[in-house]
Amino acid sequence: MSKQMILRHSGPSPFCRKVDIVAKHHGLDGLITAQDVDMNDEGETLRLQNPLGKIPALILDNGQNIYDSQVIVEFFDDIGAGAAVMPTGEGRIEKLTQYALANGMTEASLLVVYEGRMRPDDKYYQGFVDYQLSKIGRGLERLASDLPSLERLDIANITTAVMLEYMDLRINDDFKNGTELGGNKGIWRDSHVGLADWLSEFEKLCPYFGETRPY
Ligand SMILES: N[C@@H](CCC(=O)N[C@@H](CS)C(=O)NCC(=O)O)C(=O)O
Repeated sequence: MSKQMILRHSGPSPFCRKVDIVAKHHGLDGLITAQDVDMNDEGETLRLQNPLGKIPALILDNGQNIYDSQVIVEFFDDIGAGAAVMPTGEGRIEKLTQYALANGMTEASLLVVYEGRMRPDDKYYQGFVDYQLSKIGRGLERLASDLPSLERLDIANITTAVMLEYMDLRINDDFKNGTELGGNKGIWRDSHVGLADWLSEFEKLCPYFGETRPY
């Protein structure tokens, strides 16, 4: 398998970054051309490639479209040279549960961002934002007592690390405005100092983490 692929993409997207890391881990990044999407363009071909209009979406040279991020990761595990990042064997369900938590926290973060980005100012609903932030808060508590193992690269530690840095980018002191500046620190950093140590250890395990940082 040495066919070229197109990845519909956007730099800051946490779901795209997860896929980018797995592509590099499997030595597949040379086969992939990243094509940025323009979500504001009504004619954006992404909507034909993925009817849900979401990224990442992977376009194979036979025209097959693959989404969402987990399915792309599973595909890369199938064709890639590295060890699979989706767990198997002992501890599989625990790892998948940790992955589900990090993924859900990413989705809650995204909903906070969209509330600021997609609703007119006078319709911004703080109650909805607080509801999502409460999921993130409980998730951080759980994470602090059940951190994904860093024995080897897997979907649980990748998704957790990407989620924490996505929160630096978006769930910070200025989240209502959806800030994009690299210097921002997620609100999690003050309340969960231990997670920052875990993140530094993850970066030692995963050289692609720094390479895929969107700022
Ligand atoms: N479950 C999907 C989520 C992907 C997702 O929500 N991507 C965001 C960007 S980070 C998106 O495309 N949002 C546009 C939309 O929701 O219309 C996956 O894992 O791929």
